Amino acid sequence: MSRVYNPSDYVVEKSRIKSLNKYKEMHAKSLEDPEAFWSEIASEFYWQTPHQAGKFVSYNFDINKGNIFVKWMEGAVTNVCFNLLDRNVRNGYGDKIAYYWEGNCPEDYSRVTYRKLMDLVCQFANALRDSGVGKGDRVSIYMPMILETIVCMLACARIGAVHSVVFAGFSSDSLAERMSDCKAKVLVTSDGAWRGSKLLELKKICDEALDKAKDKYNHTVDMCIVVSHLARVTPCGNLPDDIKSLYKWNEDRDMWWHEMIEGQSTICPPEWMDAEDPLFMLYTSGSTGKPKGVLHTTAGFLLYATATFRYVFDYRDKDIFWCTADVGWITGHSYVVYAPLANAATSVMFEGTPFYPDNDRYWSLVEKYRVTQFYTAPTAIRALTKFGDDYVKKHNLKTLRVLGSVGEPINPEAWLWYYSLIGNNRCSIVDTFWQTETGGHVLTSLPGATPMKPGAAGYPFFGVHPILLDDNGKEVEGPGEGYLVFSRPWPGIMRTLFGDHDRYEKVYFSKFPGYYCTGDGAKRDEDGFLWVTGRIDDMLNVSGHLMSTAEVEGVLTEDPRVSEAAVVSKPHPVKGESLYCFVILNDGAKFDSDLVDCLKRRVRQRIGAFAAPDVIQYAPGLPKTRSGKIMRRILRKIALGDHDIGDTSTLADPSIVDELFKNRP
Ligand code: 6R9
Repeated sequence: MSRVYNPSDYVVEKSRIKSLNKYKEMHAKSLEDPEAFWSEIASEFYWQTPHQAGKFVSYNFDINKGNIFVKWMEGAVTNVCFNLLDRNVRNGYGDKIAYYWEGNCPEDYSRVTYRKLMDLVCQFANALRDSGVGKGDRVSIYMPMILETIVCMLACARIGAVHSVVFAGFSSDSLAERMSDCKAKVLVTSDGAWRGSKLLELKKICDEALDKAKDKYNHTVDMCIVVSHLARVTPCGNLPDDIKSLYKWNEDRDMWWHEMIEGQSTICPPEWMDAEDPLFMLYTSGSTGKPKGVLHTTAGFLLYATATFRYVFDYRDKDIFWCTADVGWITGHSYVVYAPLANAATSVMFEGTPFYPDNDRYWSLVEKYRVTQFYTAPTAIRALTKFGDDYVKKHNLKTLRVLGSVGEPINPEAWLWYYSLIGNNRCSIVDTFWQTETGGHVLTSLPGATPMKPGAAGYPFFGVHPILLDDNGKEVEGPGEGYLVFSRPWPGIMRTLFGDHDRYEKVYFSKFPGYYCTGDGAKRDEDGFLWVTGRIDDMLNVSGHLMSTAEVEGVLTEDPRVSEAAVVSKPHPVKGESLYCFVILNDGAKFDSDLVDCLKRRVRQRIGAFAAPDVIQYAPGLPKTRSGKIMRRILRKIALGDHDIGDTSTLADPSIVDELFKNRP
C-alpha cells in the first residue's frame, strides 16, 4: 500500500478545482451530459457555422454493429489556426508572448508574440497556397525544435492541409516510408541543427529519404522547403566553412523558406473546415510492421487539447508553461503547439538536450523563464537523478507549481525525487497516461483536486470512462487488474488510421467488441486510483501470478545503486514465465554477486517469492526508441540468447544490442 500525497495548500489555493468531491461531481456530470460539459469549452471558440442540433456526439464502438466511427459537433465549421491566433489577438493577447524559444546553445534565444506568430503563419500559409498546397494535401515535416516548425504546422491548419510531422531523429528509411504512405506533396525541413555538440544533418537525410521514396515506393514529393537554421545559431561543434557542402541542392525541387515568404502578405484568409475534417496525422509504431498513421480531426481535438491543458496543468494567465517533448511526438503536438495556444498561454520551446552544456540545463531554464508548469518524461527524470542533487539545488525552482510526467509508468523512486527535490514537497505531480491515439490525457491526477500516489496515473479526465476487462471480456468491478479499455469516446480520440480504416477497426476495436482497447493493462486499487501497469505484452505471468514489468522495475530501482531497470519475461519450464532483469547502475556502483543477491531479495520481499528474478544482468544501456521507450521485444531475444532480433532501425543506439548479448551471464 503506497502512501497518499494530498495536494499542498500552496497548490490548492491557486487551483480551479479544490477537492476530490468537486472533481468527482464534475466528472460525473461530464459523463451524464457530455454536450453540456463540452459546449461550454466550445463556446469560447469561433464557429463560422454552429453544429447541427442533436448532433453533438455520435459514435459506434461495436464492430458487430457496423463500421466504427466517432463524430463530434457534426456540421460545425471553423478553423483551428484562426482560433489559436486571430481569436487571441482580437481578445487582446496580441502582445502576449506565445513562445520563449531557447536554442541548443544558451546564447541563442528569442521570443515571439501572438501577433507576430499570426503574421509569420499567414505569410508561410500564403507561400504554401501559392505553391499549390490546399485543403486535404499532406505536408511532411522533418524539423528540429525551432519556431518555424510551429509556424509550419499552423500554416497547414490554416489552409486545411494535413501535417504529418516525423520526428527528426528517424532515419531516412523511416522518413521515406512515412512520406510515401501518406503521399506527401511537400516536405519541410532545415539545413541542420545541433543537439548538444552533435550536428544533425537534416537536409542530407531528407535528400536520401526523397530518393528512397521514389526508388522504393515510387512516390515523388514535389517540393522540399528548407529553413536556413545553422548559419543563425552558435556552432556547438565542428561545422564546415561552407554549410552548403553538407547537402545537395536540387533546383527543381528545393526552396529556401526565407525566399518563399519574402513579400508574402500577413493576411491569409483561413480555409473553413468541417468539424470532422482532418487536422493532422502522426505516425506511431505498430506492434507489427508498418507504422500507423493516426488521424485527428478539427473540432474534437481542439476541445480536448484545450480542456486537458487547462485542468491538468491548471494553467493561469501569467503562468509560464514548459513541455520538454519534441514536436515530433504527440506530446509535442498537443502540449507544445495546440493546447497552449488554444489557452492563450506563454510556453517555452527548447531546442537542446538536458545535458548540454551541462547536466543542469533543464533547471537553469526553469529558473531563467520562471516556469510554473514543467512537463517531461520519466526517462529524462531518471537520467537526471544520476548526476546528484547539487545540479538542482543551485537553481531557484520556486516558481514551479505543477510537475507533469508522460510516456511510461514512472517508478516510485523517480516520482519521489521529482516530488521532493524538484517540487520542493509542495508541487502537484500529474502522471498523465495517454497515447498518440487518445489525442490528450485520459488518466491523470488533477492539481489541487485529487490526491496522488507515486506511480499511479490516478483518475479519469472529464468525459473519460475507463473500464478494466478480464481475459474473457468481463468488466472487473472495484479493485482488480485487467485490460484498460473505453466504451465511449471523448472528443480527442483518433478517428481512423490514415488510408486504412480496416486496420483501425482490427487493431483497436476487435479484441473486445464495444470497446476501444488501449493495449495497456491497468489496476484499480482500494482507493480507486488507477495504475497503468504497462503494455499488455509487458505483462508477466509467473506461476499464475500476473505482474507487470513496471512493478518489478520499480522495486529494482529502489536500490540506490540502480539507476534504471528493465524486466522481461523468459519462458520457464515449470513457472511458465520467469523474470529476466537488466539493470543500469549509478556512477560508482559495482556490479557483483552481492548486488545480485540483494536485488533478488528485495523483489522477493517487496512483491513476493513468486516474483524473485531468475537472472539479473548488468546493462551499460538499454535498447530504446528515439522517444525513449524501451524495446522489450529485443530484450526478450537477448534473454533467450536468440540473435534473430529483426528490425532495429527505430533504435536510438543499435550498438547497445551487441553489448548486451556479450554481457549475458
Ligand atoms: C503520450 C504518449 C503511448 C503508450 C501508452 C503507454 C505508455 C504513456 C504513460 C504510459 C504509464 C503513463 N504511457 N504515458 N504508461 N503511465 N503516464 O506517450 O503517447 O507515444 O503513443 O505512447 O505509452 O503504454 O500506451 P505514445
